[in-house]
Amino acid sequence: MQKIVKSACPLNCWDSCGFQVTMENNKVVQIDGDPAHPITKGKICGRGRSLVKRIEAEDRLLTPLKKINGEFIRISWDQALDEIARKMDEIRKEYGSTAVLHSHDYANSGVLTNLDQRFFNAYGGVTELVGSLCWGAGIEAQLWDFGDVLSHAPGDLLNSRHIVVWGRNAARTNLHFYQDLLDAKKKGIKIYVIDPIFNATAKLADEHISIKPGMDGLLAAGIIKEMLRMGLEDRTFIQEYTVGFEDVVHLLETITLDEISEMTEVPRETITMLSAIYADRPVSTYMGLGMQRYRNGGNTIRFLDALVAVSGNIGIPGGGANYANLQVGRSFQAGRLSLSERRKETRQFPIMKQAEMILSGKNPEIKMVIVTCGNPATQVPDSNVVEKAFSKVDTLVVIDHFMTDTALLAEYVLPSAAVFEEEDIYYGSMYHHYANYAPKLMDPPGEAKSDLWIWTELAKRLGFGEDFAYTSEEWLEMYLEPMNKDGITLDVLRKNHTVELPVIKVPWADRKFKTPSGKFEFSSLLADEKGMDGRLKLSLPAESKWVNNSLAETYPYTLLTIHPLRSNHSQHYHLFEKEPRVVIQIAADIANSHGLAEGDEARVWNSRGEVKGTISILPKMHPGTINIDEGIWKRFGGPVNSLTSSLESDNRLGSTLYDCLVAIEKV
Ligand SMILES: Nc1nc2c(c(=O)[nH]1)N[C@H]1C(S)=C(S)[C@@H](COP(=O)(O)OP(=O)(O)OC[C@H]3O[C@@H](n4cnc5c(=O)[nH]c(N)nc54)[C@H](O)[C@@H]3O)O[C@H]1N2
Ligand SMILES: Nc1nc2c(c(=O)[nH]1)N[C@H]1C(S)=C(S)[C@@H](COP(=O)(O)OP(=O)(O)OC[C@H]3O[C@@H](n4cnc5c(=O)[nH]c(N)nc54)[C@H](O)[C@@H]3O)O[C@H]1N2
Ligand code: SF4
Ligand SMILES: [Mo]
Repeated sequence: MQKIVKSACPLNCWDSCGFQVTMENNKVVQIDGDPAHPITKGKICGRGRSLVKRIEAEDRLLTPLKKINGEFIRISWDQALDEIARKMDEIRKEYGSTAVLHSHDYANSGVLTNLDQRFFNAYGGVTELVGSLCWGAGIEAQLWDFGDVLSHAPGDLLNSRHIVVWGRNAARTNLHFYQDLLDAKKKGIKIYVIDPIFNATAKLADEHISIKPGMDGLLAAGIIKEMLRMGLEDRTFIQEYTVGFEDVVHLLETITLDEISEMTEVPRETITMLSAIYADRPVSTYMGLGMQRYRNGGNTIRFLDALVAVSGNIGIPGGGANYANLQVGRSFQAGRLSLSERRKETRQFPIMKQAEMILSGKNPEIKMVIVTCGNPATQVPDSNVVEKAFSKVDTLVVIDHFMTDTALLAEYVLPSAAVFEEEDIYYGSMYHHYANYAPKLMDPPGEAKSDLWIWTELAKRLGFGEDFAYTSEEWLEMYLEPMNKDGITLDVLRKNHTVELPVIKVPWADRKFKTPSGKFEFSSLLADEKGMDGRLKLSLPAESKWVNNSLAETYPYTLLTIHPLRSNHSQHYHLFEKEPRVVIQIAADIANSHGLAEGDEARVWNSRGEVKGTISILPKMHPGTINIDEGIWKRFGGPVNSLTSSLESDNRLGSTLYDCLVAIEKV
């Protein structure tokens, strides 16, 4: 007997899709889009569809495992939990609770899955990761400029005259935004894509502007400079609603347009064209996250914000500096549930430098690492150091669905339940503002248990079981409580499956910014408060000929490691029909200088590591640029992060994953 039920995608993605799931004999047999979902409208991607394969996979972890003499042995949950809890208790007594590191990422956006914070706070506080590999530099940048990170609601781009997609690979990573772009195109709205790669999104654009990686801030500076020369700026907005504009003007006097054109490798005429476009309001700017994963990433997003401000495109329908949307989910009760007041000690490591800090951290040394919702051995930069650090810690506990690169290094591997195997609420703060409900449809396979069950059992053993003595229904009701007044309750969510969350749809229409000055800040006071220079700069990537010429002579090419089409990071590759392999995409000039042809085997390396793979030539890729999609496990030839750097972005909270020089040769 078949039955169709509604659910939601749990993956870390812009789109947060609604699902329609076909069940047969209590098993999920097919996943489609929910046509009734107001934003995702029945369309989903292959990563969502293949969750069927993921949950049913033969290599799914089914029992707790312990590594003894280098071999994983099946153990009981009681043994695993007793031993881990005993070690946690001993560590807390002997070294303090911050000798435990909680290493995590965003792999599952479920509300219940993310109660781990509560567990670690109730334990007394551990060493936590700060910043983000994903979007950290840009989030901090917009906090400096606007005081918050807000995007226009989906669909508002149909009010634009021009849409600039700046470094967002929408056709691959943000399917429903791409659908909106198709609609906009039909309406005759002009679309521009600024990206070093001529990707599927660029194919749809009226114009593709190819740029040297890491140089977008400088391009925005050039556009502003041209606008000022031609008198195209929005004087009223600048005068009434901003501070620090004179700093920008002075800065722009220190560089010529020809220099900007030469360094960005964008023709002068294109910069002039873009300045005319930005003056023809409303213009919406949709930024991606790739372009801020550079040393100068914060400044890059700030310069794009500045361009949107100078051109008067803030606070108007069809405008906006759209990056992420942190207002989504703010009305939930996440704070109180995390029990932060129970934290007695705390210490923070930058997420990109977690490995170095594990190796060098003292007072206390890291004795135990617990990994949830992440695969750091593949996803964190400079992965040779990550492997060394994670192999060195006394006790590594990994909670996951599969034997990932990170799990292989662990002493304890705990099998976790997946979507459909537990009830949860999913939403994202990247794109749309609807929360989706996913019911429990079946039991987890083998002995797998939900993350929340694992925290609950550990809490009991560590003496704070009462903090976890709630049913999933009670947790979700607590989470939703502040929204009950707006008619959003668990019952409503269970019935409707999707609810619209309260958000502002055209941010900053009142021109009241949340910065210290209440204005848009070209020069940031918040930065000054944090001891950093809050003025905009003409800053450049760390691994570039301007900043480190000798490095650029040895390693002449920029390596991008963008998100894969068919996998969410490292999560789907092992499910492919054919074994995944590393593909090295290169620009035509690199192929010519090294005599590389399509299908050749090549080696890409720098001082941190090397990766081998098969050459694919992208004729329209920006000269001097190489791309290897991220996420491939070590056993399939990855991870490409053996090449990337763990340096932090200018504002300390972002990664510099794409700020990476390499050399290449045929093997
Ligand atoms: N298929 C798929 N979709 C995903 C994911 C996935 O793994 N797979 N991951 C999800 C997650 S977690 C995230 S964070 C988002 C990310 O979504 P995106 O921001 O769209 O994707 P990224 O791969 O981070 O960034 C890639 C784009 O940035 C461009 N880029 C790189 N450097 C520069 C630069 O210096 N300047 C400019 N202008 N462009 C540059 C790349 O060429 C590429 O087109 O995607 C989400 N969606
Ligand atoms: N070189 C390079 N590196 C990158 C990036 C890049 O563009 N280039 N992108 C960066 C970005 S944007 C991001 S967001 C990060 C992502 O980094 P990660 O989140 O570490 O990447 P994933 O591959 O999604 O790994 C998530 C792991 O969590 C597991 N998991 C999934 N659901 C659950 C659950 O409910 N519970 C538990 N316990 N585990 C679960 C999955 O099986 C998987 O092994 O990678 C970053 N790393
Ligand atoms: S991965 Fe993203 S686009 Fe694909 S189904 Fe899930 S939420 Fe939708
Ligand atoms: Mo991400």
